[in-house]
Amino acid sequence: MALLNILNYPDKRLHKVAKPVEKVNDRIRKLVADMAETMYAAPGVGLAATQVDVHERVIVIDVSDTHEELRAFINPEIIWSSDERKIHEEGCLSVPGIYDNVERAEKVRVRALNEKGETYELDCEGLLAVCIQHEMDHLMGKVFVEYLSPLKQTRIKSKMKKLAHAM
Ligand code: GNR
Ligand code: NI
Repeated sequence: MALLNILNYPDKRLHKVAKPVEKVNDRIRKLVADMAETMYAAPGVGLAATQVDVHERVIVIDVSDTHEELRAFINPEIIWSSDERKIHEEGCLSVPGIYDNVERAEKVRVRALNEKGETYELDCEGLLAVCIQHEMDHLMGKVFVEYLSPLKQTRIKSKMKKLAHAM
């Protein structure tokens, strides 16, 4: 296993659109394992391959307190979203120290492949529903701050650039 480097906003590679995985093979299983290790070390509850500069449709999520509910979502699709929306405070490992409210569907049903290449479906609500929508945005090249006002986005960019220079 290996820890992967997480890209920081505003890095233009965070805006690349991920391609579908053609075959779930050992390379993808190693990516899933390395992404899980990186997510737990951060620590975070989810990670999209885009954030580690791999532009393929792979996500890992574990919203449990005990690290017992690791799930891989390969080629995920949202096949149903509730009309009910909910506002939740979000953060992102690619935008450290920034937390703000985002409105999303309260519940979603996701279809994806697991590490064995088997199709499964999962009904998501609560933090899991927030997280899967946040991660699927990453695969489309979208970071949660893009839902915020232009003024906030400008401030966040300037704060992140200052932080990067201080390193
Ligand atoms: O660790 C994370 N926590 C979180 C909290 C609220 C909403 C979304 C998230 S995802 C984030 C990890 C991350 O940046 N994934 O892309
Ligand atoms: Ni994120």
